[in-house]
Amino acid sequence: TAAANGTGKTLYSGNVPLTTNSRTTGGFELKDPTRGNTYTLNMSNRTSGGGIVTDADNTWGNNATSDSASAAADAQYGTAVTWDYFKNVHGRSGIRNDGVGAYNRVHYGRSYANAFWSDSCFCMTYGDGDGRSLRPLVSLDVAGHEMTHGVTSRTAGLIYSGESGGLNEATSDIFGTMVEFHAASGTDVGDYLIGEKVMISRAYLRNMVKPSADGSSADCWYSGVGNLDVHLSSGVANHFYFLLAEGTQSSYGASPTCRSTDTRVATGSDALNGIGRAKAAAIWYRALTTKMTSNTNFAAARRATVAAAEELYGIGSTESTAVARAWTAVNVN
Ligand code: ASN
Ligand code: ZN
Ligand code: CA
Repeated sequence: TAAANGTGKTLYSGNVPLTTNSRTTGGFELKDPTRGNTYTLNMSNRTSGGGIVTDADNTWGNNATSDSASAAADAQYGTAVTWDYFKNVHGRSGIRNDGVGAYNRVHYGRSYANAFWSDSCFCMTYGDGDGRSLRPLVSLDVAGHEMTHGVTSRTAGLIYSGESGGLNEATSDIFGTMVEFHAASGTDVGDYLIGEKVMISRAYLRNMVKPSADGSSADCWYSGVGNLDVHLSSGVANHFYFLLAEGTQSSYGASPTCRSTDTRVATGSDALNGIGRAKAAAIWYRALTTKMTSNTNFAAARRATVAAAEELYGIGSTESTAVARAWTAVNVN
């Protein structure tokens, strides 16, 4: 293999650099020898088979769906940024931490309005959306979300139902968002919304600032929150994470705590100051990979993250105190 510098003309990130493979037989393939040989297959609207995406001049796509290579460029870029995020920030070499890249399948099925991670193929699959409410699901936050399911599966193994399922989903929203913030190139700037680039009929899929703003997600823990769909109970931990990283009031918005009334932002002694994204992510990653297990619930996640913060920053540190306060702010005691 021979790494080459290409350009992706993506749907959601503008034009970005892509490391590709120069084939001995001529031309290029969408495969990155510098990131565990992660590559992208075009499924051509089928659900099995597929072929690696190739190109003659190493410029991929045209920033529009009229060229099938555009979504492929987004997916390959998403894989690269996710790889770099876990490697450079957390020292994790690939989803299994074994240096091997996962692969992508794009243009899966017809009008397929979802994306998913699969442990069995060790691969990512992206649909093109239905064209009415959803565009192709290849944005950075969705890519980071889905690949993080692979990391969770290989570490804490959080069971995908009940409160552990909400924590599993929140872990994917948290690191999907951190991946979006980590992108060094392109036009998809970081925010605390999930799926804002792919939605047509709504503004976003989920909102970490105030999860209930979507009409269904939980902002606060209550007995029975674990009976919600895992994409809605995740709101409790997404809300916790936002308060920990950014506080009750930031440039990303106002995040009401559950201790005051749920409609106004906490003031005075209820107000929280964020510790920043880097520390919040380090705490969540350490908790996920060294403390949480398959049955961890919200109360246990509080203990896990407080312990992780104490190990990283010290007992009684500003950071460990902020973790405890942010959980209390979402009713997890
Ligand atoms: N896109 C969904 C998710 O990652 C699909 C799934 O695997 N549940 O939550
Ligand atoms: Zn998910
Ligand atoms: Ca986003």
